[in-house]
Amino acid sequence: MKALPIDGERLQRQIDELAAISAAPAPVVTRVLFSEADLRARDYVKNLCRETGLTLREDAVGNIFARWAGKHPHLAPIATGSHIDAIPNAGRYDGVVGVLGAIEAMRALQQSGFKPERPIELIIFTAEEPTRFGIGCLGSRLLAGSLPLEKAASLRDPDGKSLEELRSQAGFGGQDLREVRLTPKSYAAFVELHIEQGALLEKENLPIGVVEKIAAPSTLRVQLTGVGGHAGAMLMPERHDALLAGAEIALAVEQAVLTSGSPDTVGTTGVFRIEPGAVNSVPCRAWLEIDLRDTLVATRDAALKRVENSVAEICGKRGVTFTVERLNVDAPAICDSSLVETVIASCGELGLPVKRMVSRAYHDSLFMAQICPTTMIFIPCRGGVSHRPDEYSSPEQIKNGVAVLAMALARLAV
Ligand code: HGY
Ligand code: MN
Ligand code: MN
Repeated sequence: MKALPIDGERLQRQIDELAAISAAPAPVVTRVLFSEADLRARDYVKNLCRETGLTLREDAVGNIFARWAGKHPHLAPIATGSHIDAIPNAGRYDGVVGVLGAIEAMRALQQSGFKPERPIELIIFTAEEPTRFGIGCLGSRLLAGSLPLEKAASLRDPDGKSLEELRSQAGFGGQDLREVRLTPKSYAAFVELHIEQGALLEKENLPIGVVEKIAAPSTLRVQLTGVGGHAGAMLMPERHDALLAGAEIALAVEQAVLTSGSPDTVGTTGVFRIEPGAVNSVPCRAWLEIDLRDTLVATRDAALKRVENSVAEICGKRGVTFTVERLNVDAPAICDSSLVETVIASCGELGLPVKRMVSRAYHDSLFMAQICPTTMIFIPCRGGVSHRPDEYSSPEQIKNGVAVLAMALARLAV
């Protein structure tokens, strides 16, 4: 296939335009599920899909599907996609490269005169990030049927709002959540373009990674109830300080992962809220959300158990009551080896060296792998930095990723 007319400048302009749709001032990107910024971003991307001649539909949880019909529309499509929601204080490339890059890839294929035998469909997944409800990949979990509907109905955000309430406010209430789940064979394959969110490719000065395995994520929510009181009048022996119990638990998370025996175990207490939050009042309540992962399930699960035991021990010692909820404990995903070879062959045709990799971050591919053969294409990001405003991939690195994605889609859609 001759060189595709990928317009890197137009793509960069769109990445910057989308980055400006944020709940926070530039250069910070923040777009939490169904927030005003998320809804505006959805409109922006849907317009780009329309301009590219894609047929749009949205499901009951707000997953967006943009289809290029192909010569035989009844055949199972080749899918690609990622997310446009962003955690607080994020950058502009995480997820966005896989969405805007896929639109650019399809546009370049169209302009080159390529006609796919089977449809090619872009999926923009709802809430890949866990910010709103504490659980990531909400849209792709529901597509894969891996989140029970009663669990989805029980989700509440920090203000106590339910998924039902929020999806109705966003205009999706008229559809039934039971219709989100995809039947197996809905797609022939799924390929997601994403920044690496790690530093391996940059360190080895490689332009492309192809993902063979996606690490196993888990999230715990811990609620602590101590005894509040006056910071001056309440003497130390009388105290059951919820914040201090939480602080010890956060350190126990670090200890549990450092002693796991595997360098791939990582643990983060990314959310730590307290009440009442007055300097002269002993904290009576605390909420922690703990992110714990490993590429191996056994070590991840052992570390998870150690953390749960530490919570009980620390709270027992401090006279603090607690609840621990496992928001998600997911299996890793093994990517499809023949898809991996297709990506490698596409890199070969483009003269781009490629590295087989494990993804330490999770992605919607983790759940698409439960629906159809799946793999991911990684591009380097500067210093491996992600989930920060200084996240960066160069226009050339992005263009390489789009070219490999376009080539792989063309090979698969025949
Ligand atoms: O947390 C993750 O791995 C992804 O960026 N949501
Ligand atoms: Mn992310
Ligand atoms: Mn992402």
